[in-house]
Amino acid sequence: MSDEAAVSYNGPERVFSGVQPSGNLTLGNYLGAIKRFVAMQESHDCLYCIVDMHAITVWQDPSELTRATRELTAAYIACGLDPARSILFNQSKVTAHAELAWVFNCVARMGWMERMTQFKEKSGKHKERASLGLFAYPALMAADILAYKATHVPVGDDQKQHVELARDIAQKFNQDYNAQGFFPVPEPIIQGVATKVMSLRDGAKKMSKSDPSDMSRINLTDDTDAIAKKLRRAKTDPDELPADAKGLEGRPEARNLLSIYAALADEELVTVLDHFGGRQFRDLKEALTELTVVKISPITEETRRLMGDPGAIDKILEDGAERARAIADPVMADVRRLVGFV
Ligand code: AQP
Repeated sequence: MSDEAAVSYNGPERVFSGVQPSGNLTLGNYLGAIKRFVAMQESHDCLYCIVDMHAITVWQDPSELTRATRELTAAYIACGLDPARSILFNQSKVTAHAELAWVFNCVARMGWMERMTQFKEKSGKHKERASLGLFAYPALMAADILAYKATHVPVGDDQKQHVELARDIAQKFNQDYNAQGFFPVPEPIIQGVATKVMSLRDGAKKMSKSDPSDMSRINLTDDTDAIAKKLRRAKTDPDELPADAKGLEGRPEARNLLSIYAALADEELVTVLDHFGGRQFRDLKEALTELTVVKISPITEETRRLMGDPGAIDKILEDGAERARAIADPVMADVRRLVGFV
């Protein structure tokens, strides 16, 4: 597909991203996504969504989904997202997401969707038992982004393929409906040393909120004892730590712990390698525990404080949804007209 459609988009730059309220936030969600969201507030108009409709692509207990939605909103704010500056809202409150997703279900091709690795991983060996929503998830994600004509999408490495699909959908829509430049072709923003934080139990597997083993991840709600225990038991290898990037080859656990340290300390990986090179994992684990507690506990405490007033959280989400609708409604009116809906 040509890049013509991308070239002709001349609307404003806008950032969109989201996180699913599908369990406790992990250090991976924080370093790969939310920390980046906070930084982008400085330079862009941003919408940050709690993607509750994505969460129900796998079963969520209804009262737990409500709690997790409020907790994620509180965590967003505790991490530094400012509801006065950025638009914070939950996806199900703005119907444009579902409406545009249907149009995109008709634009996206089965072959494109079948290539999505996340569906393959999450549906596992029993594809026939996965929900239709899990398969269509990336078309809804394209709608999330494009309902606001967002141009930049900060995500972790695992979401790159989905943003690429959103690019294909935007370009095909523009071509099919003879509307060059109508939708921007959004850019994934995948930056930093921790774009893919790995499981503490297996350096080849992504740290994930839905991993059955709680020992595989640091949750943003973990207390000092839990953080210390999880890092103490984190998988390692028998060698001492390397002093340069070449020495990390074939050592995923060393790479993971050193990268987490660098991301939390806002340092380059080379600096961290230089510091820990030649030392034992035990030293790194102790230093990492201390650093994690220093960075995470203020977020945990502030999240807990904000959760004490669920009414105030609901009001933030309602205000955010109203501001989001004001952007999405005119886009949807144009989409309906372009598609030919009367
Ligand atoms: N391990 C990770 N390292 C770096 N970034 C990560 N992200 C997720 N895990 C890591 C980024 O966090 C954002 C929100 O993710 P999500 O909630 O939409 O779902 P996900 O990508 O499927 O993350 P999880 O934690 O694995 O959730 P579950 O277990 O519910 O599927 C995204 O930008 C993602 O890249």
